[in-house]
Amino acid sequence: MSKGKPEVRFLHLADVHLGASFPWLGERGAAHRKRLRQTFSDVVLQATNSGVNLVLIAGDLFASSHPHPELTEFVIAQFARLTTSGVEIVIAAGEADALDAQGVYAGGAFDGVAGVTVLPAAPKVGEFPGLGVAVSGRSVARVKETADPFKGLAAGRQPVTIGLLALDPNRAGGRGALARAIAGTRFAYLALGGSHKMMDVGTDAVPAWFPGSLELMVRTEGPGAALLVDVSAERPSVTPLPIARGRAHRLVLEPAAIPSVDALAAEIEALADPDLSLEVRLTGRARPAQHIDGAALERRLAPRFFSLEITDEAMPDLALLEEAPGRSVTVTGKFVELMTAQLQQAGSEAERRRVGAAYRLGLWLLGERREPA
Ligand SMILES: [Mn+2]
Repeated sequence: MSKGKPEVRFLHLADVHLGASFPWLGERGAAHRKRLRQTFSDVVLQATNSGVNLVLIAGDLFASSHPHPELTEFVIAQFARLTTSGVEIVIAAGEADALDAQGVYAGGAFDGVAGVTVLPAAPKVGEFPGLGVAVSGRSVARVKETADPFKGLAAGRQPVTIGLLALDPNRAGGRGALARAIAGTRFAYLALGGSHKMMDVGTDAVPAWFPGSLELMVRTEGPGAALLVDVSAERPSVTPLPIARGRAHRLVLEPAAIPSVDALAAEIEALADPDLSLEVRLTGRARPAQHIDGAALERRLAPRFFSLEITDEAMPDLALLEEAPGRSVTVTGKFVELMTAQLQQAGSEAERRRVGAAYRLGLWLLGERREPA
């Protein structure tokens, strides 16, 4: 408070993507959509409990410019829990929910909703004299953008101005150019959106963050967080609130090292967690007749997880074959001879895997080295 800055505490969110389809989750996509709504509602509760004056949403609140009206109503009801206690909400549209003539924002879904401001495509300063804060930002629009997303963003008349907008961190001309552009804004804080990974991109002069997505967007990246920001101090303090329910994990195993399907099941089951999306990837070497019915295992263990996917791309270890190709007139010997030739002729990695899987299954079915189920 040394320079008489107001005590402003706000929540910075971005990339919520309400209503997204999550194709990587298959039939569990709908459950994840529901979970995301619950998490959004948790954020609203967090905002209330943390005593924030302001909630800033830096793009992609919705997964599209045209969310289902029922979803919009849900969001308005959630916002009402905040605005009735005097919290102001400022929304910038992002790439996914960009301003569109018939879209949710330009179509007027939030018009006249007390305490909620949606930024236009042109730079605008929203003044909140009661808080001593101005929010300077813009929305992404469907029509082509200007090259410099910061262009025209002015300071407000309040002691503190916070910048609010979504941008593509990879398209901003590299990290160096982005850092220079951020430093040039002179804002007290820059609330950014457009990265699904949480990133601190601040400079010495201007703190700037991407909160990342609120819940898992893809399997390979963890979710971000809601950022609790205090601007009362000399330099704003930023506290990430880990609020996502969903987690993703990949387990990579080599079948040759797994004694039995039951042992594999036990290893997977040890990770059981109703919020975990687990991917089990079997790769490397397998015993020649080692067949693992991944689909059956998935069905059996899926109820212990949020989602479970087992892929098996392990190749039969031919060095372990007891019958050398071409040395035998048994059915198995002939099969080994044919499949070894097929494997050598396989043109692509995908074909090699297909032949490898058929090789293992064939030997298993021929029963000469039947594995314990
Ligand atoms: Mn996004």
